[in-house]
Amino acid sequence: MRKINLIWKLRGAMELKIGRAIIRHGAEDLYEYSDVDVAIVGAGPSGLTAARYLAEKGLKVIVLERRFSFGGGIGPGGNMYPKIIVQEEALPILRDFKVRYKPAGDGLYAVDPAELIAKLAAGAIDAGAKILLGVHVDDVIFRGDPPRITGLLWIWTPIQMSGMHVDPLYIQTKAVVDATGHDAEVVSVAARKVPELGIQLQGEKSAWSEVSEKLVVEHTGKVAPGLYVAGMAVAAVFGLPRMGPIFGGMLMSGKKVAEIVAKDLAAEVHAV
Ligand code: 48H
Repeated sequence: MRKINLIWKLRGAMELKIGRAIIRHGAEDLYEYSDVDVAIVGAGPSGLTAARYLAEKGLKVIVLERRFSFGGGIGPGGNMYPKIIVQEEALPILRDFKVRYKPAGDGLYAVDPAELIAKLAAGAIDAGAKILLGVHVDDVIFRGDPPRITGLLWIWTPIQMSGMHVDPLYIQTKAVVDATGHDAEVVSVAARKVPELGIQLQGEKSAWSEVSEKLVVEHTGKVAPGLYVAGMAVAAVFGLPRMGPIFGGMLMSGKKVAEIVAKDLAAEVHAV
């Protein structure tokens, strides 16, 4: 009898409350962000920058990141030396995010990678963007004629890594930004699975820093109705040279894609 009383007393223990709070609030977030204005895939420099400028315009933004951390390629700096280099043109973006920089000569500036990661993420979150970690985006949804992107499919990264087949969940969105870096994973899936889009991935070319930085920013933008590309993924899609460890182009590309997406979505609202 005393044993049974003890078990009854333990019901409602702290562990139960913690577990339930996680399940309720986690599920609430997933529910809330299953329908958004913009889904950005990848929480690297271009994705986080885009998230901040889009959220600042009042759009509902989710960033889907497959790792349990953000920053993408920023953390390793240049071959793991703890510095990120940006050029003069990107300084206004660093100032927007309150990231400190030191002149490094020749119009280049050195930034601390940890500070850059923390402040880009804080800037995106403070502007209202939601960053969801540990999710792998593995498919796209296109509807209509001509086809237009209407959603993404995602799965928890550990499940994806396990190799077990588990069906993914959907996010409905008006626009998707592929900010997945070198492999342009979202555009690549769209090109393969929706051939009507006529997307041909050209593949990244070998390094030429100043040319690449300019071209990546120039080519940043729409690749199909509702589907946009930013950052290093731009080089993979359009066959541009890589730039090596300089990050100004990534920030400028993120800001540019935000401006293009916001303008396109605003034009669509007016057209309805
Ligand atoms: C969810 C995904 C998926 C997926 C990938 O690589 P990133 O830092 O990307 P960018 O383009 O913002 O910055 C590129 C820069 O870091 C770089 O590599 C440079 C400048 N290289 C120059 C050179 O010459 O080498 O971040 C992409 C993020 C990562 O965090 C991935 O984990 C994530 O996207 N990601 N998330 N679902 N399918 N694929």
